Amino acid sequence: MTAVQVRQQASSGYRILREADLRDYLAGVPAVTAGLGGAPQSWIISEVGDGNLNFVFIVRGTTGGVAVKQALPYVRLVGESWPLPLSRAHYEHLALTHQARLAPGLVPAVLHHDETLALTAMELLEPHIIMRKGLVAGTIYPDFVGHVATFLARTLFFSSDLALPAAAKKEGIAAFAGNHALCKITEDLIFTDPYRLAEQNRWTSPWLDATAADIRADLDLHVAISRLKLKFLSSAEALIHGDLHTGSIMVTEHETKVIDPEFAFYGPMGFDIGAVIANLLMAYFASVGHEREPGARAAFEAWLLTTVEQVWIEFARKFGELWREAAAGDAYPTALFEGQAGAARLEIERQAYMARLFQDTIGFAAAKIIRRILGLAHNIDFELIEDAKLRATCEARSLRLARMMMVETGSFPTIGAVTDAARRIRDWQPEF
Ligand code: SR1
Ligand code: MG
Repeated sequence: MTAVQVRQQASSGYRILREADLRDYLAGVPAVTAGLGGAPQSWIISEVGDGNLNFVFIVRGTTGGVAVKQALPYVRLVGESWPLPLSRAHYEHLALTHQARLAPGLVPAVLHHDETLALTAMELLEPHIIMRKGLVAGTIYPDFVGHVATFLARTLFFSSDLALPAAAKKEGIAAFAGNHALCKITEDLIFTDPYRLAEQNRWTSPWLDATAADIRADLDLHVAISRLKLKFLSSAEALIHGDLHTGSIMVTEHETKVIDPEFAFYGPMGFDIGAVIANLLMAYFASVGHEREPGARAAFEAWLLTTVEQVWIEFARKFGELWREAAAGDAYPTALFEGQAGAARLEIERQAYMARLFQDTIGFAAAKIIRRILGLAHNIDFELIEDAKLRATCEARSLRLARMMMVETGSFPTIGAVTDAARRIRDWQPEF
């Protein structure tokens, strides 16, 4: 940060809260003290953030706990050399409250928000864990599909032109338009950098050196990722979470909570659905790297692929149901689809719409996979595989599927075609 930025920040009242300041601060917030219980001096505070951007504290009192998230004026993963607006906390709060209305029970409850400090206090999710950690451990989440499909269908449908009158939709777009710095991270880290020599890129070297070079020279892939980037830049279809990977989902066996919507803006729906599918596929390809003995995780891996299929199938079913029952938007005016013939034609169009959305989903899923293997921010599914050659094998398989999904998207007419290809590629041995 420059000296000017530091001064600007100080004059705005923002300061980074460390443990002692946070204790004093929270002691003055009734919505928080009520849930904690006991005297502030007795609260136990620990910083637990393992994400790329912010501080996250857990505060425990005598009767309960809260989670407190504070945005830093820079990217935590990189440091002060990469400034990032504090306003992301504003957009995260806006998105969280919006999602809480649209998908009740599927996001954490907000207890308190402070615009100046870029800080939000939320219900402490216990005994939930970050889903990605559970997947690395090989845990099956039987209720996940229903929850995530509901979250996706409801948040996307109800913020789209299928549900909203044009004026309300445009106001929604305007409310999130200022979150462009976070969008720019995605535009660079997902849609550009993995396909060029970027300073911050990394991959499992030397095994993936040739694959990374191939991807940097693959013009068919460059066209495909550029089309996806254009869609991300220009398609304000719905309010999307914007970073819906398995590190943004907390789970227990029977509960699912979507967290961290700081990348939220009006963008293409397929970006969110694709993020979920991509991260399940990466968990699938990484699984062999975490097995104690060959085949020990077979049931878990089968569950992962069924889950990939069901996420799309259930999402499409729920979204279609909402469209049939709750359409109140300006798209597809009722006056144009009257009578039996109109209803039948609209139903055909719904199928065509879902087919297009599926193609977007597959393309964005591929982009999400490639960025996690060749770009700046990696994920523990692969990173925790200690044997680097085995890790590279898992990553190479993921990249192989991702390239097919992005360049030959049309050859995946159904989600079953994606999981079939994943099954075949799981046994492919790359030549290193
Ligand atoms: C510099 S931020 C890197 C990544 O972390 C977030 O979770 C987003 O996925 C972002 O792309
Ligand atoms: Mg995050």
